[in-house]
Amino acid sequence: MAHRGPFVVIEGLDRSGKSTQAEALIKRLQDEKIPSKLIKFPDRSTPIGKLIDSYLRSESELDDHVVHLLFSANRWEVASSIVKDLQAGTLVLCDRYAFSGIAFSASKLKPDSPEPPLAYEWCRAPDVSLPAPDLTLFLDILPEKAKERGGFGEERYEKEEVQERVRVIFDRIGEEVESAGAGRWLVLDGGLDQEEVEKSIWAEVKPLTKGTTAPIQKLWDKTREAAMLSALYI
Ligand code: DGP
Repeated sequence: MAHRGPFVVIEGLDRSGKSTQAEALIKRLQDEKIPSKLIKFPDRSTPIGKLIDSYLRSESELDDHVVHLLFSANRWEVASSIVKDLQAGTLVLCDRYAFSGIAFSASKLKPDSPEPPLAYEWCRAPDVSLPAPDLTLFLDILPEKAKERGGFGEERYEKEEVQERVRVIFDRIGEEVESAGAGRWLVLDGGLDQEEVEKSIWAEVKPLTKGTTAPIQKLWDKTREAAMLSALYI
């Protein structure tokens, strides 16, 4: 059976070091001559991404449902090209993915209501059937530590109490991904030195670089009975 490229995602709170680590990893892969591609979500360069960018910078206001669907659409814009790249043997690395979609939207609160405006299941629905990652590396960091890092607080969600809630939802997502037994969710300490985190990431990614014959799966298809990653991507 033909080998395909592996699909790797890096997730984490704001200022957890994701983008730095994603860039270091892609450089390492390219130095090692492993066909690879980095995709960053949200991709702020597309027409949909420009609406998201303006919202994140608080230059515009959008209904919570609308912005959630825009983030998802921003991933669907490139879903078929991710599949094509994987099938061509390219390792695809995403800096954030659908997991951020759930964690940031489901963490929202309204001052006048005890109920979150967007339910967890509602937040997951638009991303059902996206290509599923083989490995998700979650860079864990305490919000109070993230806050001390440069640039924190510039954008809409960069507030310590928001990040606390986001972290709790990421925990739930990780447990569900792991218990479904398809695709790995690995928690790494994002509070360590940059070089140490780089080493741990490389130790996990290197074995994947020879490719895989496993079919590309669909994210959260047939969610009943906790079967999060079930259908084949064919
Ligand atoms: P970044 O460019 O990685 O700093 O991400 C920008 C911000 O957008 C960050 O606070 C996390 C948030 N974010 C990323 N993806 C999503 C998503 O799909 N939905 C929502 N609501 N927020 C997201």
